[in-house]
Amino acid sequence: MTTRVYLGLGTNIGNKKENLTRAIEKLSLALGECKALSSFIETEPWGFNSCNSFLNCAAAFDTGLSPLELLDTTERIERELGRTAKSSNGNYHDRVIDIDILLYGNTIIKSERLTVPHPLMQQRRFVLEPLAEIASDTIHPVLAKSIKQLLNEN
Ligand code: PH2
Ligand code: MG
Ligand code: MG
Repeated sequence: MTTRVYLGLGTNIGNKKENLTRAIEKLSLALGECKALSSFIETEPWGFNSCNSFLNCAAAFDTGLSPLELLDTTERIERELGRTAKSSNGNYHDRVIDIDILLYGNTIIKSERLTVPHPLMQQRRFVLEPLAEIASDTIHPVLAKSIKQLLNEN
């Protein structure tokens, strides 16, 4: 059995297009083929000040991994691509790559390591815009609204 998962990817240092492409390649090796990929959109840093604009995208995979196995996988790939510091208590940093689990099927998870759906996704156009390209009618299991609706309200 597999679960449809949506990931949000972002980068704001180095060769951003290459960073996203390499992350998608590594995710595909680990999870199986990418089922849908949004365009790469340039966005301004949200929630912190930086001169470095972001490139963001969203991707869909069908995986047999559990949520925490998926998190282990995304964190390993972040490290392999050179990610160092992680954001902590809302202090964001420039980064080579960030891979966030946005949705894991309809599953709701609130654990110390992982909250799914991503707790801030409904506030972030840099997440909703690319996600709406590949999952506009998918329903957010907590807010009970489609991604398209969340984007329109944002
Ligand atoms: N990620 C953040 C904080 N701010 N801003 C943009 N534009 N794109 C991001 O991916 C991003 C951000 C935390 O992970
Ligand atoms: Mg993030
Ligand atoms: Mg992250």
